[in-house]
Amino acid sequence: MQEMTGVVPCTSTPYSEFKDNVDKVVTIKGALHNIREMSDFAFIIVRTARELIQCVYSPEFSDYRLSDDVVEQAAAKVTGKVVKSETRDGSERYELQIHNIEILSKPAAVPPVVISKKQVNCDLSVNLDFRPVTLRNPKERAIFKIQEGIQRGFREFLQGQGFTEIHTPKINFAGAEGGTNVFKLDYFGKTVYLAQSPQLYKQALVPVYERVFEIAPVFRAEHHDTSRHLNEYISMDFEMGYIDSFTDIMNMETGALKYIMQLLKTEYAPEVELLKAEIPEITTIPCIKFKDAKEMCVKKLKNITDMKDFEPEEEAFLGKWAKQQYNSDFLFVTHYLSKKRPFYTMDDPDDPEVTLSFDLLFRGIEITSGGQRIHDYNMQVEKMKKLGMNPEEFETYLMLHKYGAPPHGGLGLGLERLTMHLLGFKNVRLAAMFPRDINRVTP
Ligand code: AMO
Repeated sequence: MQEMTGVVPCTSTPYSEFKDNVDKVVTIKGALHNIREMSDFAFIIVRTARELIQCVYSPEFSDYRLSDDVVEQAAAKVTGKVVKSETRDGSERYELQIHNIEILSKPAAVPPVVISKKQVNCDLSVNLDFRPVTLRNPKERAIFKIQEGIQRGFREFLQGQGFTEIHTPKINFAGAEGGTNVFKLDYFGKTVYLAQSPQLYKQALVPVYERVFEIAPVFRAEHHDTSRHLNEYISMDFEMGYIDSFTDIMNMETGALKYIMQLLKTEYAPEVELLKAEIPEITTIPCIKFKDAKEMCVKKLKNITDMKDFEPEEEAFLGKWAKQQYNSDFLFVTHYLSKKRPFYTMDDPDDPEVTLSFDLLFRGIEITSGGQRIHDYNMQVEKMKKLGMNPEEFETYLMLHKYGAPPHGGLGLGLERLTMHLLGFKNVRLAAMFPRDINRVTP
């Protein structure tokens, strides 16, 4: 009888172990990423999960002869002797002198886009059309390895701070963020909405677990084609109870970002290097009130007409200002106007025109919104009425307030936005594996 042991041994030698295996025969498994055939020898680059390994074919090394099945993108098992060589700049590297190639699977067609060069040289739309293929390019896949690092850092840091990971429903009875960018869905004859954020549920879980976080997709029916909006993105949210001030949330985010950046520098160094990512140094993050930031923008920039919110050029200006003034890539802007923040936001008791809320700008673009929430039942019901909402429609949300909630607050951080600015991309689609926008639902 066959029995499962729970162990799946790795049968491919990782490149990191080559230095301990010089002159020994090892086996690697991977895709034949790039094949350069010369008259009597060939370079074959094998793409493993995270590495590119140079292998050299020559009749001198063994009796094995290249077959017609040895084509780019074939999945293969390559056996050979590890030898030490040097790169052009004199640093040491290791390659494999091929003894045998076993083809495990042969592609049916040549890829529609060249993926074996340093980068995918095609238009963004072509890159996205052929995403299952273009993601195989080392630079493209490195973007999402970095993204994994960001999520991992967020998770690890928050778990270390006593947060519980949660998953909230994505099919909801109401839009959490208001506005028109909510997707409606027919749910057995009833109208329901795709979650714009986990807001209503993460708050409900504060009296349960005190500190919670979620990393999950959210949906926004963005009607415009912009370089910074997606219709589905990954929201990294947390919510925490028993706060003394909304600045506790900002402090926690500062800690999370420091942790994430450090993790990227250490555990994701190969991808950081490949993408030439400039990982920001964070010591402290400066804060400015919305009113003061607005005054500065009005003084320095022309044609500012919207006094209630920022235009993208104002955010860009503030980003530069934070860099010059504080040498910081990040800037917290606080106390946004009450009119411009969602119904759950706590107004400032000292000035009800403004809220105990903030945005975080990274290199001049908003990546986070957050703040303190209303925890008092009557206050929340009053605010809903003032905004023309029907509290009865939010009965299940209001159970939080009705049955007792501590002072609390939280934030939502857009994963693709953070990745985009970390890697210096002009378009957020490059930071989404399979982006969804007004014109795209495939692949
Ligand atoms: P907000 O709506 O400001 O706040 O969103 C939080 C963060 O999510 C990102 N983001 C987007 N990213 C890509 N495409 C979009 N269409 C898009 N819309 C938003 C941004 C933004 O800063 N519930 C609150 C958060 C909270 O207070 O906890 C919320 O969702 O990076």
